[in-house]
Amino acid sequence: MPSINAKPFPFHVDFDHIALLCIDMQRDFCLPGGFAESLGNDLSNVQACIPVIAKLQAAFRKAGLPVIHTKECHKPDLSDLPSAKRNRGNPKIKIGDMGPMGRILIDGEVGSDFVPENAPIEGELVISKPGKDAFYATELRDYLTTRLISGLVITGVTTEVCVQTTMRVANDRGYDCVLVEDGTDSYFPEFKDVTLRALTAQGGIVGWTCQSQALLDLLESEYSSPATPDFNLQSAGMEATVS
Ligand code: TIU
Repeated sequence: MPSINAKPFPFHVDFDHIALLCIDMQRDFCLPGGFAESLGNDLSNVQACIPVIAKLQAAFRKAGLPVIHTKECHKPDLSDLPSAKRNRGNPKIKIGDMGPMGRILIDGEVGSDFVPENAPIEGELVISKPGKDAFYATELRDYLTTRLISGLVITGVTTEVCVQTTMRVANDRGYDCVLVEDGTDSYFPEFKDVTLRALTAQGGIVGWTCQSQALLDLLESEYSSPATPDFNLQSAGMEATVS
């Protein structure tokens, strides 16, 4: 099985059982006028990962491997929104209020949709999740089980909130997770740094981290080389004879 350079040690990439998980690449978290800005965050810190994730998505699609997208959002009637979450941080505009990109963090609104660069294509699983953990109150577990997926390449925002939460929960459910270092960002660069270190400490207590290029290089070498015949008559000394 091929492996890539990763921390704290090489990550084995089992292409038959792996998926790319893109967490919450939504306008509400990355663009002005959304939820993150209403909480007072510096959005410029979460935009570097967008083109990196786009490249990984393209490479997974070319290889025919699953790409899964999550979005953190709530039902329009707010029935899945705990009041503690709505009031937390005393934001200028709260979840469910009208903002420049529609109602903040509400499923179906422009703001809760994906940034165009990382948007899903037809056939890809899109999970609307009410919490930080992508497994909580979602169909993710069933999807992964049905498709025998045991390894997750994780990307998205923010590193220490939804990304870290999901990776920890996935690890407890038995998935081998590698978080792409340049494919994730935080509003707080120091939080990103310490999260990457915490996840991989103690011999990979939660999983691995890697650079996107390591994965891209492996995907390129595995999926763009010309197909080799399964069986070569000549080299096997069984040249066909014409009678
Ligand atoms: N605020 C923050 O850093 N993150 C979130 O609220 N959600 C996600 O991380 N997606």
